[in-house]
Amino acid sequence: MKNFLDQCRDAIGPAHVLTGEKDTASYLTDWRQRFTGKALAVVKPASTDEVAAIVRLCNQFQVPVVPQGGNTGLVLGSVPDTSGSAIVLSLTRLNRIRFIDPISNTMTVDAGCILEQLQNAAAEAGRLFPLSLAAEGSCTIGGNLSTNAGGTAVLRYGNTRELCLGLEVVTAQGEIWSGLRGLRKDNTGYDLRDLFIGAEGTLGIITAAVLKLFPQPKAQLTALAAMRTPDDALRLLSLAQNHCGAALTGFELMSQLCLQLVTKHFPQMQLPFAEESAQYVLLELSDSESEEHAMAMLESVIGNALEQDVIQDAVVASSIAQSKSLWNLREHITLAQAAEGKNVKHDVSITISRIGDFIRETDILLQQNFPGCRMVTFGHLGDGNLHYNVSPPENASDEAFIAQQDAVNRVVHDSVHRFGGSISAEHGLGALKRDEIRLYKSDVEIQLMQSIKRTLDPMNLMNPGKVL
Ligand code: FAD
Ligand code: 2HG
Ligand code: ZN
Repeated sequence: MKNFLDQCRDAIGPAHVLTGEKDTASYLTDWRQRFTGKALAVVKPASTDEVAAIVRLCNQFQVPVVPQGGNTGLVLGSVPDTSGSAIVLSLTRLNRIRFIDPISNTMTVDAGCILEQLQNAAAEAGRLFPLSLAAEGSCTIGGNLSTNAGGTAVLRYGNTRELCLGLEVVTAQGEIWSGLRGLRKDNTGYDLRDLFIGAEGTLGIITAAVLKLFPQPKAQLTALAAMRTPDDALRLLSLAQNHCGAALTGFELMSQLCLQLVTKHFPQMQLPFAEESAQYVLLELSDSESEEHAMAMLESVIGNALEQDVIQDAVVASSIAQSKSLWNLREHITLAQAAEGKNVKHDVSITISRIGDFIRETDILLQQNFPGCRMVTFGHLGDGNLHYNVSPPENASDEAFIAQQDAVNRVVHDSVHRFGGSISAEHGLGALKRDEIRLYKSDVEIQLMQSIKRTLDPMNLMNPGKVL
């Protein structure tokens, strides 16, 4: 009988089963370059049928499968362990937009489509696909669905789960479940779609999806405001929501250090203010009436905020280029923090009204335990999601600080737990937070998740070692 890899070659063509060191390297290391695994091969099918054929072979030979999209995930979900027993199943050749239905406002797409490709296709059809994140040039919609990605427009449009009306999935046994009906109402039993969304590839492989489209806004305005504290940022959020309602589509908090790192490592980017402030908020308004209407709303928010001493300064972008440069400041924080050195990331969510208290209390605890550590705090304040990242003290060794990662996590995650929050708001658990989550979820919750996993994937072949 032919061996496993030969049968994979027969199923999808030898050129798409990669085994050479050079060919496979980029698939085996995570985006942050913190971990490199090993794989039997990187297998790149081009259709749902080919994915199903490969998964059936994996069943026959009991080979674990690590699904991978753009490999931009931040929790070690998309790379294999070091055993070399698994294949990486890359979905990037499944990259067709199957169908756009402008009347139903839906788009049916292959899982390997790059997010930016989908945003552009929707725009060409006169519609908006609102999912937006800094990795949009390389992450795939299959990865976005599998992590239930958030990003910068959750405040208005929800996270990826809320943007999805149907899925096509290759099950752990290699069968194809076609749930691409795209209905907005369908109460016919357990919601399988929602089970696969956010499962990080541990229950099956998403091969296609029906996504929601929205009307394109008539006007989009971006502003950057400067304030003293996160509590002031929350006051600005209330003002903006009162004045703008659903037109407020983005509300991103960034501390002074975040933007200092961006301008240090990307000197072509500059802050538009003469004086520095402790905190900044990037606001985005999307209006269905007109530019004038949007501007009137924004000016009234800013005017009120200045009058009430909630903010000290603000700029409104007067061109698309200016808006882009404000967004660039925000979207380069991850890259700037990486350029500064290694760091410990936290992707937490807290009840919005308690975020100021959380930051104040946890900052004190961290300084007591790790004197001089630098807080790179930013995130999607409008939906309560903070990237509460910790960099080593200036001039301290990265390695020595990273050796204390577990202790840093304990301080932060215990604090999140005391505040009733979540230790993974939008990035998922992967292998990075798999053990950590057991400290904070009840036995009942873990056991329910384990029984779902055992039922759908009894041989534990789907991304083993991730999530659970
Ligand atoms: P991958 O990294 O390839 O995979 C992620 C997980 O999904 C893995 O567990 C993998 O096994 C699984 N998977 C992938 N494809 C499939 C599939 N078709 N079927 C089943 N399982 C699959 N995330 C946010 O939520 N919000 C942000 O604002 C954000 N900003 C980011 C900014 C930067 C600079 C970077 C590097 C990352 C950012 N991320 C953000 C994290 C990351 O981009 C998202 O998690 C994204 O959704 C991952 O997509 P991907 O295609 O790269 O998936
Ligand atoms: C973002 O919001 C991403 O930019 C990345 O979720 C967060 O770098 C991070 O910690
Ligand atoms: Zn984020």
